[in-house]
Amino acid sequence: MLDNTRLRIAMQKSGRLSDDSRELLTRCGIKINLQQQRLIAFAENMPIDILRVRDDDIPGLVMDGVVDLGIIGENVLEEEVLTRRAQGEDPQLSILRRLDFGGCRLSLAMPADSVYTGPECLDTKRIATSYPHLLKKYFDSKGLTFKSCLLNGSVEVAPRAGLSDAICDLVSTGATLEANGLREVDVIYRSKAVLIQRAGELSEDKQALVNRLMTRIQGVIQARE
Ligand code: PRT
Ligand code: ZN
Repeated sequence: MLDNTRLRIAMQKSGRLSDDSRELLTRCGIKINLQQQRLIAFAENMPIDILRVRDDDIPGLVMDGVVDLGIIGENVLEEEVLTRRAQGEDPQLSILRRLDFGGCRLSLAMPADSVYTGPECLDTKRIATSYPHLLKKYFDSKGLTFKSCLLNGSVEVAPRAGLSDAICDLVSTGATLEANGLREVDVIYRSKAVLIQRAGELSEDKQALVNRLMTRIQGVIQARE
């Protein structure tokens, strides 16, 4: 087992959030050597261990109390919260701060030539997505229903492949939608990376360290604004 007196922070190992997450921690003064292909990196100058994992695992690691802090996209966090609630759990964690990277939107998109006058156009239609619970929350709020086509990749090819009428996927520039003959018709959720903390009290030392990190993060983000 890892040394429980050290603060554990989970971040994405490789992907869209990993460079920005690493840079934020480094700018907070944490000296870490992330060059090796290791799951865990030990900070040299503070009692902090960095866990480098798939982004999808981060909310669960925080909710289950395996790590103290995590850096994760709100989209992944909210989907995991809704998934656990649907399973009858009551997931606990706190959002310490919204960060200034990882911005994207979860949008509905349809073949470019289709007519869209509002979400009711998609009532009872089949929609491909990796975010079925966020999509259901949106449709529920409108009193609408949809048939799910759950895909964890290649969502944007589903309409062309005849698998779905529309998709609900993350968008940043929109280039991927365009390249696949799709048009963004509605934004259902706007996301950024957030710093989250597990439920329950931290030890006095860990809490003091988190307070110090929060002050530094505030400074780093303000300096970039
Ligand atoms: O391997 P691992 O599971 O850790 O990573 P992953 O492949 O699941 O996730 P990754 O690294 O792609 O994304 C991590 C997080 O970055 C997401 O959960 C979002 O919070 C955030 N993010 C920000 C994005 C994008 N922007 C984004 N553009 N995640 C995905 N995309 C996709 C988008 O869906 C499209 O397919 O990137 C593609 C290009 O986008 P356009 O619109 O610029 O063409
Ligand atoms: Zn992932």
